[in-house]
Amino acid sequence: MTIERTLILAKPDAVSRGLVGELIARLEQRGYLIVAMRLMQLDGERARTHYVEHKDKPFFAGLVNFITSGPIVALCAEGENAIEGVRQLMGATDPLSAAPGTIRADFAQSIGRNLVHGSDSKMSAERELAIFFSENDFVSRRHDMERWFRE
Ligand code: IDP
Ligand code: MG
Repeated sequence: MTIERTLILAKPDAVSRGLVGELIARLEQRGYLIVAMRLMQLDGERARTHYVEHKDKPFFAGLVNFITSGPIVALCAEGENAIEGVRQLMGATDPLSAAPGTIRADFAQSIGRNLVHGSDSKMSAERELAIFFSENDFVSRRHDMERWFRE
């Protein structure tokens, strides 16, 4: 069993549409434990650092512009294989290709307004979590993990 931590962002469209609770509910229903959470507005520098892998893409400027346009909620979810599991819950990047029942298929229409970010690998999870949280932002949910999710 691999217990992982992953970064999730409720993007500005999710906050402004009042879907933060829905996103959190889906994470909690799957059994992921929230171990850090923060409401904030990103500045350009932090946004460009977060999305650095896309810096040469044609949509980069628009992406940075959008992610800094309003408040977001950053959270860290913990659970077994949480990185891949959260990506499953989110659905494909383009909501049109996302499977029904996923967050993006159920609540979004376009790739530029797809509500949610989730780390895509162990390496990105580690890198991205460090952009949004410092070590003492994390709480221990070890007892909940043992009681509810691990034998
Ligand atoms: P992901 O969010 O599913 O990991 P990435 O490929 O990492 O998808 O892209 C980051 C974000 O950039 C996407 O969530 C989406 O909002 C935006 N994006 C990706 N590709 C395009 C595109 O072709 N046009 C506009 N926006 C895009
Ligand atoms: Mg990505």
